[in-house]
Order: sequence, then C-alpha cells, then structure tokens
Amino acid sequence: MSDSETKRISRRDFLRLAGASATAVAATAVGAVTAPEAKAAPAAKAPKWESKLSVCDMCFNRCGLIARVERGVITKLDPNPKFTKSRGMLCARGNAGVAQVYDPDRVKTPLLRVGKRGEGKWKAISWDEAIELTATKMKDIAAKYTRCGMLFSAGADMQSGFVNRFAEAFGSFNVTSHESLCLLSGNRAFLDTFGDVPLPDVKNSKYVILAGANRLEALVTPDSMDLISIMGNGAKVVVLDPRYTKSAALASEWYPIQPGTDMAFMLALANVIISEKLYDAKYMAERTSGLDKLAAHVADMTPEWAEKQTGIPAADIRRMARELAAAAPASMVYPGRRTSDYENSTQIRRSFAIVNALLGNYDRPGGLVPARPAGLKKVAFEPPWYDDSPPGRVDAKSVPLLFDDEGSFVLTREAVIKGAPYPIKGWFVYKTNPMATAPERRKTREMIDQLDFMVVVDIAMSDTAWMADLVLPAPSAMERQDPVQALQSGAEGACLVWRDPVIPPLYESRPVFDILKALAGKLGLAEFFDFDIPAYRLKQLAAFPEAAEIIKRDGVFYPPNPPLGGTDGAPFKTPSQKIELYCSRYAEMGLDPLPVYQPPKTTPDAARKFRLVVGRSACITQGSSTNNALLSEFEPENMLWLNEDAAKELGVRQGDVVQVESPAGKGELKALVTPKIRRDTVYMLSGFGSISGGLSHTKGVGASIVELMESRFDSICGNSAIHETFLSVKKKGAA
Ligand SMILES: Nc1nc2c(c(=O)[nH]1)N[C@H]1C(S)=C(S)[C@@H](COP(=O)(O)OP(=O)(O)OC[C@H]3O[C@@H](n4cnc5c(=O)[nH]c(N)nc54)[C@H](O)[C@@H]3O)O[C@H]1N2
Ligand SMILES: Nc1nc2c(c(=O)[nH]1)N[C@H]1C(S)=C(S)[C@@H](COP(=O)(O)OP(=O)(O)OC[C@H]3O[C@@H](n4cnc5c(=O)[nH]c(N)nc54)[C@H](O)[C@@H]3O)O[C@H]1N2
Ligand code: SF4
Ligand SMILES: [Mo]
Repeated sequence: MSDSETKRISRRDFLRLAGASATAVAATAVGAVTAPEAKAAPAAKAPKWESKLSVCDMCFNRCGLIARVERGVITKLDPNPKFTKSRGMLCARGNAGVAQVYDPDRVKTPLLRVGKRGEGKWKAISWDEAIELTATKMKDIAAKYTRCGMLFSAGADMQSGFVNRFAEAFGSFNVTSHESLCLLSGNRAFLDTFGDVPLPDVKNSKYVILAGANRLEALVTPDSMDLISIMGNGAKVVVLDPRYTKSAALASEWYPIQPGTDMAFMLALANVIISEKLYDAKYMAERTSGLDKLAAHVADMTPEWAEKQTGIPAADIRRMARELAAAAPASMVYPGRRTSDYENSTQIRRSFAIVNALLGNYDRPGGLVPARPAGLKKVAFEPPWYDDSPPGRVDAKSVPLLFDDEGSFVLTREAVIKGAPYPIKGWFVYKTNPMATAPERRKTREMIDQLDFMVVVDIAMSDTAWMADLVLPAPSAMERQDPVQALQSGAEGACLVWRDPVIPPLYESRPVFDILKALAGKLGLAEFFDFDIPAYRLKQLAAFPEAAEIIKRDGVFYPPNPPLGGTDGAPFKTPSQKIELYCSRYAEMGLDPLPVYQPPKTTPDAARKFRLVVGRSACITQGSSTNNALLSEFEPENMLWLNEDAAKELGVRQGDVVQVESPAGKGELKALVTPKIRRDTVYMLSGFGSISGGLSHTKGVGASIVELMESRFDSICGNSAIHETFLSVKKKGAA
C-alpha cells in the first residue's frame, strides 16, 4: 500500500486484503486445567467436590466467578451468573486464573537477595526474619531521610488501600500506583470538564466513536460485551486506530487515523455540530459554559482541515458529526481508559469530553452517566503528624495538576534518581511491576540503584521483584480474604463484592494486609491496623446491614440504583457549576482553557521513522500474564507489527528477526509483516523480553517494549506518555 492508500481503507477492502477473521474475544475459553502442583494443596480432608464464589483477579475488572474445587484443588473457574456487570462472561484470562494459582514459577517463601542486585541469587528466610528486616530498614530510612524517604507503590488490587493506609500512618506522602501509567490524563480531562469522571452507558447507545480504545481486546466490563450486543442491534460503532484491531474488524467503520491527531478529529466534529447548530440550544445555555468561546476556537477547524491532520476524509467527518448529533443524547465519544499516550493527552481527552458535552449526553441513557451510588463507607482514621516531614510529595509541583494521592510514577522516578527535592531510599512495592510497565526500563533500574532497601510483595518473580532486596510471596486471589470493593457498571449501577478464600494459601504466601499489620506492630503503628478484614468489611457495609449475607450467598450485592437524570438541575462540581467547555481553572493557571491542536511531534531522526504504539491482546494483561502457562500458548512471544510496504522497503520478510532501536534502548524480535497497521507505525505486545530468571515463559523471549519507550509525560498531570517514541527498524544483519 502506498501512503495515500493507507489513509483510508474501507473495511471490506481490508477484510479482503487481510483475510481477517473477526473473532470476538468474549467467548474464548480455555478448558479445565489440571493443577500442575496439586500436591501443594491440602487435599487430604477436603471434600470431593465444592463450588465456591469468588472474584477474578486476572485484571482490574473483577468479574464474579464460581470456582470448582475438587479435593481441595481448583480445577475450573466459571462466570457467576448473578454478577451482571460481566454479562455472564469470564474471559480467556479469567479462565487461565487456575494456571496462575498453580504456576510452578510462583514465589514460595520470603527470599533475601544475597548476590548483586539483579543477579538472581537468593536465600530463603523465615517470615519473622523478613518482617524484622523490613521494619528495621524502614526505621533506619525514616531516621536518616525522614519518613518520606520511603516510597510505596501498589497496583490494582482489593487490598491496595491498605498499602495507602500504611503509608499514611507511617508518614510518607510518596505513594504511586499503576494509575499514572494508565488513565490519569483521561480522568483529569473529564474531571476538569464535567466535575466528575462519568462512565459510558454503552448498552443503550446508538452511536459510539471508539478512538484509541480497543474494547474488544482490551476488555472492560460491561463495555466490551455491550459493544458486541449493540453492534448486533443496529447501533453504529466507529473505530479510529492506526491498527486494524479486533474492534476495527467488527466495527461499522474503521479509519487508520494518523496517531496523535484525534484532537483534530474531535474539534472538527465540534465545528460541524456548532456551525450547523446540531446541539440542544436550551441545554447548552443552561448546563454548559463557554460555548461562544468554543465556537470561535473551532471556527476554522473544518472537516477539510482535520482531514489533512488525521487522514480521515472530510465528508466522513462531517457525516459522523451529523449522525452523532442525530442519535444524541444516546450517542457518545467513548471516553477511553488507558490515556497514557501523548504529552498533551489531557487536552486530547478534553476534546473528547467537549464533543460529549455538545451531544448533551450527560446522565442520559446511551450517553455518559455519573458514577452510581455505591454506599460503601470509608473506614477513616486520624493519621499521625510527623514534625520533620517535607512539605509534600517528591514530585509535587512538577506539573500543574498532579493528582496528590497518585502523583506521577515517571516524575517520582526522576526525583529519586536526582535525589531531589529530597532523597528517597526505600521502596515498598505491592502487586505492580514497573520494570515491565513503566517506560524506559533503564531509568527504573537507575532509580532502584539509588535505594538502600527495596521490598516487593508479588505472586511471581516479576522483573521488579528480580531487582529487589527482599521478595515476599503473595497468595493468589483464590487464597485470600479481601475487603469489600465497589465496582461501577454504567447505568446499571454499582455493585459490591468481596473475596473469601477458595482454597487455603499455598506455600508460605501471606496477604499484604497481614504483612502490613505485622510491620505496623513493629513500628509502633499497631493502632492503625487494630482490626481484621471481617471487621473492616462490616464497617464498610454499615449502610447495608443485609449486604454481608447477600454477598455470601450470591457473590455480589446491588445497592439501590436511582434512575438516570437524577443530576438534572443540580450544579456540576466545576467552578462555574456548569460543564466547562472553556475551562476557567486552566485559564487561571495559564494553561490552554480550550484544547489547542498541535500536530503530533515528528521523528527528529530520519532513520527512526516508525511511531511505536501500545495495545492489548485479549489473552494478556499488561506486563505480567505473559508468563501464565495457558495464556502463553496463545501469545508465546511478541512480534513487531510492520506494514507490508514498509517491510518491502526494508527487505524484511515474514518472521525475519529485526533489530529495533530508540533513543531509550534496543531490542530484537521477529517481524509480523501485515497490512493491518499504518506504514508509519509499529506495534508490539507488552510483557515480553523479561529479565527475571523466575519467569520461565518470557525471560529473554521477544523484545521488551519498556526498554524501547522513552519516558515522556503529560504536561498537565504527569501521566506517562507512552506513544511518543520513534523506532528504527532493520533486518538483523542488514547494514
Ligand atoms: N485483555 C486485556 N484487557 C484489558 C487489559 C489488558 O491488559 N488485557 N488492561 C486493562 C487496562 S488496565 C486498561 S487501562 C484498558 C486499556 O484499554 P485501551 O484504552 O483500549 O488501551 P490499549 O488497548 O492499550 O490501546 C488502544 C488502542 O489505541 C491505538 N492507538 C495508538 N495510538 C493512537 C492514536 O493516536 N489515536 C487512536 N485513535 N488510536 C491510537 C492502539 O493501536 C490500540 O489499539 O484495558 C483493560 N483491559
Ligand atoms: N509497555 C506497557 N506499559 C504499560 C501498559 C502497556 O500496555 N504496555 N499499560 C499501562 C496500564 S493501562 C496499566 S494499568 C499499567 C499496569 O501496570 P502494573 O500495575 O505494573 O500491572 P501488571 O503488569 O499487571 O503487574 C502486576 C504485578 O502484580 C503481580 N501479581 C499478580 N497477581 C498478584 C497477587 O495476587 N498478589 C500480588 N502481590 N501480586 C500479584 C504480577 O506478578 C505483576 O508483577 O501498565 C501501564 N504500562
Ligand atoms: S475481564 Fe477477564 S481477566 Fe478481567 S476480571 Fe473479567 S474475567 Fe478476569
Ligand atoms: Mo490500565
């Protein structure tokens, strides 16, 4: 394909070219597995056959499940039909949860590093020694560098809140999570426009634009299943993606947009909706502020202008604007989830929010709905005051609108490397794997080299655990008791779930709650952990005395869900109390109050001409489940998606090994020569090229994408920006 041809390929042509099979992902099921280490389970007195309710932990969606337990061994996981958020689905990864429980690669005992950092020499120690050592190191660091000298990082988990509680009680402001590598720029944008972060009601929508969201592979419940349902019921789904994803394959229309130009598309939609007065004038006057300023701002941003930026034909943009408006308010620009894309991602997502505002779809079926009431009580406490604390987080003030409780991982890492504004010398890591999910792996290593002590609580010897001083074995979700969590499910309302163990903890694993409680005891902080999880859950559920019994019986509790439209007439939580098309707060801060389009950066080096983009496989979660024995059968290695014309030019054939290089690092992997990607873009799956000797399926297999990614960040909130890297590609051995 020539460059001009890649700009728009009709879906039919594409299917013919690619012979693509449009496989829906939700139905992929892995059969029952036999536990490879069944011996590890206490089978002797266990009943022959039991069914137990739990919640999947293979990703953050937390689909309700029923575990089949045979003589103490989990043999199969099935969806819980009472858990309607997942629409009766347990995906491929959920099914493969059994292989995570019985993974021979699990960390089985506390392990103390005895060789050089990253050398992989470990000594098994007892839990008493491990707790004593961690407490002593934390005390030393607090004494030498203040309590903020400890950094705490926790990933998506029902117990992660306990890590935050511990950090607060211990006295450190420095807490990060996966969120600043994921969705904070999107949250920032919607918060600063609507005053909250609304959820898409896909199920009732008639028209959905999916831009930079591959919902049929990157599963988000219930959105992924609802998209499939509405596609079958005549709704229109338009996908903008430089790759021909599974979502593109099933969509009504697909446009291989020039990466980084989505804002131009959105502003052109706004141009048409405003210039043709396709909005509800009364609604706009009563509920939004800044329409005049927006109208002036987008006056020249015609579909013809946007075509030059995006490669999407002007006539299609104009038509889509009219179709969206005709279907409004049951139409939407899907807000997306992982918005860690570009340095101006907050502004890009502001343009998404603005189009939604013009559709008047807030709190309307088929539009964006405010988070539904969950009624879960916070178990509050009064954190102690420490006089010697620095004034704030180590990354404070590095960007104008940091989320205080999350910060920015990449900016925190920068501060640790520099030792400024103050030193951080200890790191407590729970269930997150920045060595595989934070851009520019060598910088994460550099950060770790500054530390006096690093402890990682993980189920596996992740790349991050591999770099630690101490690794503590965690039980899988099937072995844990977890507090209550509220899950949002669009218009249908929130639901509440918890976990009770399906089987007892394997090996010597211990939940992070127990670890933190033990540390609190050693550090004089016992009063902040003077409860157990059942007592904690009861406090959380204080508003619903009946909920505990119902969760025990059904695996889920549904709090009352008021009908949509409840916010009509109520002020929005913004300074103007309206939806801020023009963001007054940004204006006051000297930021662009309306999203100003800047063409994406081009490559500074002619040899590095391919933009690297990130994306999901339905069978893999982020950077870790690649090592799962069942899932690795579906995705045994990562390959570089390389457009067939680009490949021809480079003399690269299907399956050839290519060498890729960016300013951040290098890698080698096989080429997947395909028409399914733009000529100027390359893609590879994350989670490969691991360094940990404890990951038998992924160590050294394929290339590490985080080795290649440059560490850029969103200029407003510090979310990482992982699509800002250009690669050179050449056939291995070629000059
Ligand atoms: N199976 C599976 N499901 C998951 C996850 C998982 O790891 N595996 N992770 C979960 C999590 S934590 C998240 S945050 C979500 C993430 O889900 P999504 O937000 O959908 O993110 P991705 O799939 O990473 O990327 C979306 C798509 O954006 C495209 N893209 C890249 N650059 C551009 C651009 O400039 N413009 C446009 N329009 N498109 C672009 C990429 O090619 C990619 O296909 O998925 C969740 N669900
Ligand atoms: N290259 C690249 N980087 C990315 C992304 C990408 O697609 N590609 N996506 C971004 C997004 S959207 C997100 S949300 C983040 C996610 O980033 P991370 O939070 O790092 O997510 P995972 O890679 O899933 O890592 C989870 C870790 O938890 C461990 N684990 C699993 N189960 C358990 C358990 O029960 N207990 C304990 N203690 N540990 C457990 C796993 O072994 C793994 O080490 O990554 C971001 N960064
Ligand atoms: S989407 Fe899949 S992996 Fe995620 S919680 Fe649901 S079943 Fe588990
Ligand atoms: Mo994410």
